[in-house]
Amino acid sequence: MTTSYRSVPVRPSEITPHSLYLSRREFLKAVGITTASTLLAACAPKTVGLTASPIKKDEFGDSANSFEDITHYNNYYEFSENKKAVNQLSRDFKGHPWIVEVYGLVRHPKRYAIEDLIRNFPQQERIYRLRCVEAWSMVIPWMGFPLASLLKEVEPTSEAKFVRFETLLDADQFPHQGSHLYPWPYREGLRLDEAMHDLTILATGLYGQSLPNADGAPIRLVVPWKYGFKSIKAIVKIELVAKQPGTFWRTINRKQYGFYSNVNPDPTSSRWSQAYERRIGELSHRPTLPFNGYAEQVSDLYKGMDLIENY
Ligand SMILES: Nc1nc2c(c(=O)[nH]1)N[C@H]1C(S)=C(S)[C@@H](COP(=O)(O)O)O[C@H]1N2
Ligand SMILES: [Mo]
Repeated sequence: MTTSYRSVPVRPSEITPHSLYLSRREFLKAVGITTASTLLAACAPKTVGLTASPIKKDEFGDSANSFEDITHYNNYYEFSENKKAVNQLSRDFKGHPWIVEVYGLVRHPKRYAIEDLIRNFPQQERIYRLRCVEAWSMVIPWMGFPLASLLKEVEPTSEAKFVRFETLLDADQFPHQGSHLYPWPYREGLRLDEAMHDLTILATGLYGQSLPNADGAPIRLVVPWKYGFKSIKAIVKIELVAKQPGTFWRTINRKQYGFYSNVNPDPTSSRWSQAYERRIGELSHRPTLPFNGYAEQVSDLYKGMDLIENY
């Protein structure tokens, strides 16, 4: 199987001088920039013009959306159902201190402080497209690390077949969690082999900065071949389980939201047509690709499965 996804080390010019949780030196170390010369170069003052970074592109040649777009058009129901209101409403969210608990069917259950997750797992840049069921998409330059590296550390037992994720439950921080119309906390799940796939990451930043609140600070899942709602934000719990876990959206509407939710342009796979999408920032529509364009890397996971039945 080829792995043609983009996994590029971050250039010093792309790192803004602030990471919320690590000093600049620690952050550079975390992203693997360790030699004296690159450290020196990284500390040199920016020369306007010379270091203006080129527009980032994904492996398909599509340009990344702007930081402004990525942080001002967000599905984040804990704050609001209005995508344009989330940025303002999430401004005071406290993503620090933050603990992620990894437990269940594992040999070494562990509670990780967010700064240790950033420091101890090498952070990489992954430029992925995100496709929402609402038929819009974006290209986002994430910073993060494969979920697999975390799971390998806690060692799932042979009974573990699925991974269950949970968002923070805190109505003081999340105004819309006061609404009893929703089954809070937000929950999601993956089959263990999907969770272990190298494309699946825990994102801790984007555009070389720590993760903006609107995008799920301090840590969120990103599964690029699935609809955006699978990529759960502000994670506090990761549990290894034997049975397919329930999810937030399936609790609300079981027919509409499948457990797998792989991006699929086939109109029979959903109540709404998923054939086309609008890239935020563009006017025209483009065809949606099977597995959001990542079929070559992930279709093996579903060999022999009926993807209409298992939507
Ligand atoms: N906790 C939580 N996670 C969530 C959501 C949410 O409402 N709450 N919305 C999902 C949906 S529908 C999408 S499309 C993506 C949007 O991610 P973005 O705002 O970083 O683009 O987040 C997903 N993760
Ligand atoms: Mo979405």
